[in-house]
Amino acid sequence: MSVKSGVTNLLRFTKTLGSLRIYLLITLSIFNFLALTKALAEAGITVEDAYVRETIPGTTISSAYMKITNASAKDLAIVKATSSASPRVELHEHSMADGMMRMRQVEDISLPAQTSVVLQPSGLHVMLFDLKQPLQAGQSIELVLHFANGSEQLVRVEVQSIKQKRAQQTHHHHH
Ligand SMILES: [Cu+2]
Repeated sequence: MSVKSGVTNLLRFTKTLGSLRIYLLITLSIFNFLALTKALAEAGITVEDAYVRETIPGTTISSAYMKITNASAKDLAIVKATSSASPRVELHEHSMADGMMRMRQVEDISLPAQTSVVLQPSGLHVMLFDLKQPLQAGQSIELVLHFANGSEQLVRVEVQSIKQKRAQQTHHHHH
C-alpha cells in the first residue's frame, strides 16, 4: 500500500465519519422533535366522557363536562380552554352560597400528579358563551385545554341533550 493510497483511504474515512456525524445529528433531531410533539399532545393527560349540553332554544351559552386524568408524575393545571364553537370560553365552578347555587370563574383547574378530576354539573365545568351556532344532540365540538406548562390537549366533546344525560345517570345508579 503506497503512502498516497493510505492518505486517500484516511481522507475517505474522515469523510465517512463526517457524514455519519451529520446523519446522527439529523436522527437525534428527529427523535427530539418526536419527543416534543408527544409531550405537547399528551402530557400524561387522558380525557373521558366529555360532553357538552345542548343549547336551550333562544340562548347561546352551554357548559361542558368531562373526566380528566393526570397519569404523569408532575402536578399539572389547566389555565385556559378555547373552542372553535365559541369566542369566549371560561373555567367555572358552581358553589352553594346562601342556599343558592352560584357559579364563578376560576383561574385554573389543578390536576395533581396521579389523580383524576371530574368536571360535572354542580361542580367544576367549562362554560361556553356566545356560541356561534346552537348545539344539538348528536353533534360534537372541539375544545382545547391549555396547560400551565404550555402544552395543549384537543378534546372532541359530544353534544348531549339534558334528558339523555339524566337517563344515563339514572342507569348508573342501578349498579
Ligand atoms: Cu358556568
